[in-house]
Amino acid sequence: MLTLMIYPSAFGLFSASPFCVKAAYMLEHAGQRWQRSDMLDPRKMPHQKLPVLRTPERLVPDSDLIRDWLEAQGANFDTGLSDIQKAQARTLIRMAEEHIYFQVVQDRWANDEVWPILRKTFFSVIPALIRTPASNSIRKKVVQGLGFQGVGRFSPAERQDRLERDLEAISAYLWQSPYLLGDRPTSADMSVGPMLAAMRATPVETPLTQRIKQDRLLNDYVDRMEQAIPLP
Ligand SMILES: N[C@@H](CCC(=O)N[C@@H](CS)C(=O)NCC(=O)O)C(=O)O
Repeated sequence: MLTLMIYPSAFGLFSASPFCVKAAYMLEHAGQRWQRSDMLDPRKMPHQKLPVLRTPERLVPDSDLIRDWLEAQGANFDTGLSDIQKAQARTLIRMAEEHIYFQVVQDRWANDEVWPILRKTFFSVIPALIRTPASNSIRKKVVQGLGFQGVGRFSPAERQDRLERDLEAISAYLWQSPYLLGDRPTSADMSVGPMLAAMRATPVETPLTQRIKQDRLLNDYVDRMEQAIPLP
């Protein structure tokens, strides 16, 4: 059986990581038999990130490579989409994973109110004696990474404005149909849905959590997506 190595469930989500939820959606949608294996420390994984899929032959890191692997087994996440719609799916996925994701990371990791909850959630396996310095050092690296990526260099108002434009683009699709590209979930939903769910689930009220919760279109979409592909 396939094993999906992922971060544990947290904040009411199947996994704290939207990429892990995406991979789980893809496995379910592909009709594969699989089990989850939770871990908090990805350092021994090929990319030192999760998710990773253990197949009979090898470890497949990265949700997009997991998608490729599943497609090589015959899965089709974009059934019925035209070439233009497939291109739109690809751009929506990139927007979610390469921009919105970092907004979520900023909201979780750079917020002093969220930090005690994150520390408790993600670092409980570190021995108590070194937990504070070790977790502080990881937090520092994550926040430095946000500066390197660029999201961390904007003011909160500028960040919110950039995010708003992405959410407006997503909403423009959702005014047309229940899922981004039609009446059923496709690859774009399997990436955008978990990203917005993660944004909504940050365990402290922030402008980002409220932005999703108070927007009926987006909030209902997150719920709809969670119901469309129930995860074990
Ligand atoms: N491109 C990767 C991104 C995965 C990713 O960023 N995973 C994060 C959790 S959301 C991670 O494992 N981070 C650990 C680290 O960077 O040390 C994918 O699509 O799977």
